[in-house]
Amino acid sequence: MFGFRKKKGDPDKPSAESQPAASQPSDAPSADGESPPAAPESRPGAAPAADAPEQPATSARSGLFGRMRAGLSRTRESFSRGVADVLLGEKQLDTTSLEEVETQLLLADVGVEATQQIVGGLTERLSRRELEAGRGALEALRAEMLALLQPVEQPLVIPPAPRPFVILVVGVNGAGKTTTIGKLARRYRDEGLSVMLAAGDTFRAAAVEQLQQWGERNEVPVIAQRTGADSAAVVFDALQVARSRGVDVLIADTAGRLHTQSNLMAELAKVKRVMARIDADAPHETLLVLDAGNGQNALSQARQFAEAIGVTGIALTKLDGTARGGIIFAIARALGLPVRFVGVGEGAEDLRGFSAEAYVGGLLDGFDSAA
Ligand SMILES: Nc1nc2c(ncn2[C@@H]2O[C@H](COP(=O)(O)OP(=O)(O)OP(=O)(O)O)[C@@H](O)[C@H]2O)c(=O)[nH]1
Ligand SMILES: [Mg+2]
Repeated sequence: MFGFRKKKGDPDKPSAESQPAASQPSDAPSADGESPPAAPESRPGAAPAADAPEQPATSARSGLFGRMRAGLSRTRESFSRGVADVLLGEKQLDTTSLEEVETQLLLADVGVEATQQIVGGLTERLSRRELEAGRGALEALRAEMLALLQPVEQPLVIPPAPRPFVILVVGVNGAGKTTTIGKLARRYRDEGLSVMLAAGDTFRAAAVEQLQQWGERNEVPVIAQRTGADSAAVVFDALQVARSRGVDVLIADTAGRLHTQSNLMAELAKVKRVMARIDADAPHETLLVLDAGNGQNALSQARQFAEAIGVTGIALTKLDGTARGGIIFAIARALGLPVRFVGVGEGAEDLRGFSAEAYVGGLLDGFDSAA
């Protein structure tokens, strides 16, 4: 379960006096909240075709899948006790077998709609006499699962313009926002992009320190103000600094908030409005971080964040610590939002670009031998 922090103050106008950045002094004019919006820049393609898993599937298939397999091991175990026993069993498959599959999918947090779609597809195959117990049935299940996930496999590609490309990271308490930002900073820096972080979680000192640690580790500057400062002012200031320095990617952290707390959701809306004064299209990505372990609750979080502030991509974290990795199917089916990244551990390298094939492979590969 997750504990949500208590209410913060209502959003107000961004502070007219930017505090000097804690780790990286601002060399840009302070946020006056009245700066004229910059000329609109071309809107980046939000989601190019889903054709870019992390590495070419042919050469790195086993490595990539191996990593996902390790990350999804707990979810896979709960599958193997159920689905594989049915599909790989000796007996002929019938509607009762598919009902058992249905139960197993529901238990794995796949959700009602996505389960119906998967089982519906299997039932059609059964009625066409195309479903026999064994490997073929498992491959049919793989095909149904891929059909659900492939549409949401939309990598986040940083286009050549605008600069900075701004990623606003949001989510409930403890979802993995700051950690995901640290991992992203490493990823983009390794790709040769200049990165800056904005410590928009001003609620507690530890949040700023945590971000600064990731900044130091990855040698990327962090723009921060004192604890309790206005989050929108920090982000505004950071965007100005990033712009003046020609930074490629600015990633803004925010405090965790309960998706049902309208005042805190309004605060996020304000962060977005304030950014838009500098760049009408910023943030170019609003990345919602969801803890897979929250199961169906992650789905309602996604719905409400999407409604309140708009979400352009999802990072699903902590898959390594949960058996509820099936939630991705529910999210894909119910929301259709691009899934950008999956988190399979706490390390900097444990953020993977989402690949439907790798994900489903992580759940199903090796099942026949394991069963
Ligand atoms: N095992 C595992 N742990 C993770 C992953 N992502 C984040 N964590 C851990 O989850 C905990 C919370 O992560 P944070 O990044 O601080 O979460 P947050 O959303 O920034 O939290 P608040 O700022 O309090 O709202 C930390 O202990 C992280 O190390 C992941 O993919 N796998
Ligand atoms: Mg945080």
